[in-house]
Amino acid sequence: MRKILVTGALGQIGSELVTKLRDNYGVDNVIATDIKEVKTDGPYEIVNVMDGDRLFDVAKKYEVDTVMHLAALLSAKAEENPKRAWDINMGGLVHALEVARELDLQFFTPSSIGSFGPSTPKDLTPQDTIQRPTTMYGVNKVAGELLCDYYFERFGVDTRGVRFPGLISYVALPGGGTTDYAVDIYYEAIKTKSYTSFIAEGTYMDMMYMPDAVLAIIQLMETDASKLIHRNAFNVTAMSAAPEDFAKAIRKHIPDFTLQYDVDPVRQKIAESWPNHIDATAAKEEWGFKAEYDLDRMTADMLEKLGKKLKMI
Ligand code: VAH
Repeated sequence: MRKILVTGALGQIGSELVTKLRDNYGVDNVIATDIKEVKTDGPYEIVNVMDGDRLFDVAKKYEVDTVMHLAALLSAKAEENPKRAWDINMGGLVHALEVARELDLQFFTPSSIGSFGPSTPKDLTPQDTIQRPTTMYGVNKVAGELLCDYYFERFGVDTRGVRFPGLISYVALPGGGTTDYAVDIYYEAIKTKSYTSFIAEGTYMDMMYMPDAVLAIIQLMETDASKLIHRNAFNVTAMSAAPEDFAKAIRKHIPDFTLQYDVDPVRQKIAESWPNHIDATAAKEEWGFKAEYDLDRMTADMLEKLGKKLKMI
């Protein structure tokens, strides 16, 4: 039975991934780690990924066979403090890769559409293409992809990753991303039936509902290695949408929902440097990736679940 250590387990991805992993592999086989003191229903350890020895000790103590390394600063936060972002995003990644190398663990870490830049083809962005990002987050993601491939080629560590689009979830809020508007809009739709977007009308980015993202991680990690041509990291996406598309989908449930704009130049500039829509053919062909939620299905589920969570329905 697989035994998994998750870093950044309290974050937007980690919160849902840990739950799904525990459903799949058993509560005691998933060791959640993060930097905050919390009560959880399964094994939890305080681990700051900047402390490589602590990460090693916890991985050894629980005799894990897999590391899923999620702890990182997202794009907008990284632009606020680029040096700190480099230290955490790259320092943390090297520590996690070293633990995987020393203990012979399978390894997952997400990349992002943020690994692409203004010179990348914006539509049907290929799996293998130009990656010259203009953000610290993007530099971290490209360097991370190369580092993970290096650990595979040089040391034989079974590293795998996906380039996530904007992720939407009702469980945990994102923390300082450019695509966070796509989560905030649902909360405001329930609370006030109105949202002011910090991303401009007509700005298309790839998006995905968190249940699809979590399943993609598990599916990739369970795929026979002989089937993989690529490793770090696969393009995955479920939809390409702009703020007005979310509003249109929301109005099917809340007809008087209004959308207005107050564009944040920093996050708008980041968004405009990313693709409109990436091509996920390699993921589909090499490990059967398939997103189950489109914009309408995601919107219906988000509004239903948030309505209950915010006790507004
Ligand atoms: C961010 N949600 O906005 C993250 C993600 C593709 C976007 O990497 O930084």
